[in-house]
Amino acid sequence: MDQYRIFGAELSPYSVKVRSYFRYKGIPHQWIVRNADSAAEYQKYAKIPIIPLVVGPDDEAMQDSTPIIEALEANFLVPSIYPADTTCQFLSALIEEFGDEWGNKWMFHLRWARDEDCASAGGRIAAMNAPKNDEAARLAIREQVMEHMRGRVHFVGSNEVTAPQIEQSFRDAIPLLDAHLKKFPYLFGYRPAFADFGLWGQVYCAWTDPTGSAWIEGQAPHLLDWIHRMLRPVAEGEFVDWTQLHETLAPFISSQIGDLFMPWTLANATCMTEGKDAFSVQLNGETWSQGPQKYHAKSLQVLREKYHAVAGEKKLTEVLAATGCLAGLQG
Ligand SMILES: N[C@@H](CCC(=O)N[C@@H](CS)C(=O)NCC(=O)O)C(=O)O
Repeated sequence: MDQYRIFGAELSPYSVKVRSYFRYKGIPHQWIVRNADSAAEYQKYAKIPIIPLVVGPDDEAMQDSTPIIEALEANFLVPSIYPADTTCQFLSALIEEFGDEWGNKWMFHLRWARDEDCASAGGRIAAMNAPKNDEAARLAIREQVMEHMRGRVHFVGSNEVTAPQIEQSFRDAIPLLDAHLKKFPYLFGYRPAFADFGLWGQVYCAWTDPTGSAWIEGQAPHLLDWIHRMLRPVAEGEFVDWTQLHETLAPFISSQIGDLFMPWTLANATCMTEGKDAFSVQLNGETWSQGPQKYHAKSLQVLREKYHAVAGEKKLTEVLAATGCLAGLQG
């Protein structure tokens, strides 16, 4: 087999993120729906029970979307998803991380918090898992999925206290992204950067669900175009400089990453270090409380390492300070 195999699902933001990357890079691949039919093959390679799972032509298995893309990027150099400008390159990594970690709260919360979204996603999962079943059998699986997932929003920190804050964050982000994507087809100009893939996976999945779709389609035509464009991204030109981006991208970074994601991820990491089973943090003057999320502490560390490699860049430091992201990265 001389192509990669991606075991994934249309409803999995990290899976579609990786598939979009493969499509953009023109890397030969086969998309394999992770269901009962592919279970045995999947089990042969998966070290942990998550998707996507990528199996290379040499039979090497990879999991975790960010390192998967980084590993491929080292072998498939063009077209690069890293802007040459150091400031943009780091900001792209920051937004990629934000998409995976905070954008996932938007997506996961919206998908499983309301009955109509649960029913929609549950129905699609049932159809994916058992495509040959009749309707009654599918509805039974849908019920099981809904039952199982409804109680799980706490996995992304969604609870009675945080749910309105998660929703407000997404509602604020939508017009900010729309204003930026009105000017450029992709977040860093005329070709997709790492940031586009990470953020898009979450936003695309939110848009496939009824509530997210209503919020986006009602008010954000340019964001909607980007959602479609990123399914099969193509380079339309070059990356552009921060001087051209900052007017519309800085407000998004500041409102979502500086004000919310950075203080949240720091509080989460402190909670883990102190071995506590819950934490509270003030976000935009409101109290946010949840149990710790282990994976995020690890990815904050990785993000800091990326920052330390370029910490001497004056322009980057200025942008991070102005958007409220610097202190958390320096830790
Ligand atoms: N950090 C991982 C996250 C992957 C992930 O959470 N995948 C979800 C689906 S979107 C999953 O497989 N969940 C399985 C489960 O929760 O049992 C990545 O970036 O690939």
